Amino acid sequence: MKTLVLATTNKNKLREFKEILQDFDIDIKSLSDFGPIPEIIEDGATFDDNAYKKAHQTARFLGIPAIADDSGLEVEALEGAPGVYSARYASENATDEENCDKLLKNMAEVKNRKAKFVCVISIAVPSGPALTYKGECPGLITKERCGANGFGYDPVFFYEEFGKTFAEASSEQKNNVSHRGKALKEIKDEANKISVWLDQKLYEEKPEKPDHNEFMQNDWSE
Ligand code: ITT
Repeated sequence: MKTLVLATTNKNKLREFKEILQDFDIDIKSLSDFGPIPEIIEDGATFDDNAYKKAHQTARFLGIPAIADDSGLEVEALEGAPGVYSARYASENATDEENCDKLLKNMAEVKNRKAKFVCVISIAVPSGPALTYKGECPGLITKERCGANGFGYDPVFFYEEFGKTFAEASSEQKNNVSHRGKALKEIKDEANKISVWLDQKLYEEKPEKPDHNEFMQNDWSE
């Protein structure tokens, strides 16, 4: 069985990955199974850029294939904001509540409440090649926070088919329709192809030991 390390510091993402990939025949390890890795600066302009950066730099540092998710909320009336800044919309170390409250404030007078969650997942090997998977989920921004499940913007994301927010839905309901659920379903459907691709890429690349000094100097340049 192949092993992939999931490059995320977000415990809720880790939980959703584990729930959705329960019967996946690739072994997903978390970062806590390894020692600490240097912080990865998410300065990409797109979800694709950041997902690849997280997966590739983790794979390079640990010397094994990695999988990473970059995701966020795009609000139509705010021209796609908070987008790639979703995790730090209210401030650099903002809490989920602070981000939701800033969004509700910015949307207070806005009629068009349409939004979508976007998730890009990258699977990368240490030498650089990667596979990319995407999922989107449309919804509406509420007027106030509702519900206590989930994380991030779930309390302000109204999913019309459920008639409630993601934070009022069960994790099973959310995972069935969510951006992350859709991207991970594609990955599950392609498990055999991914396994063959990983064999091929790992065979092609020279097995060299990762140079940790390079990372200690904070040189993450590609
Ligand atoms: P990692 O980079 O370590 O994976 P992170 O939380 O910083 O963790 P992102 O940079 O991808 O992850 O930011 C994602 C943010 O988008 C997240 O913090 C939430 O605010 C929001 N978000 C993403 N998926 C979500 C979901 O399923 N439900 C609610 N909010 C979500």
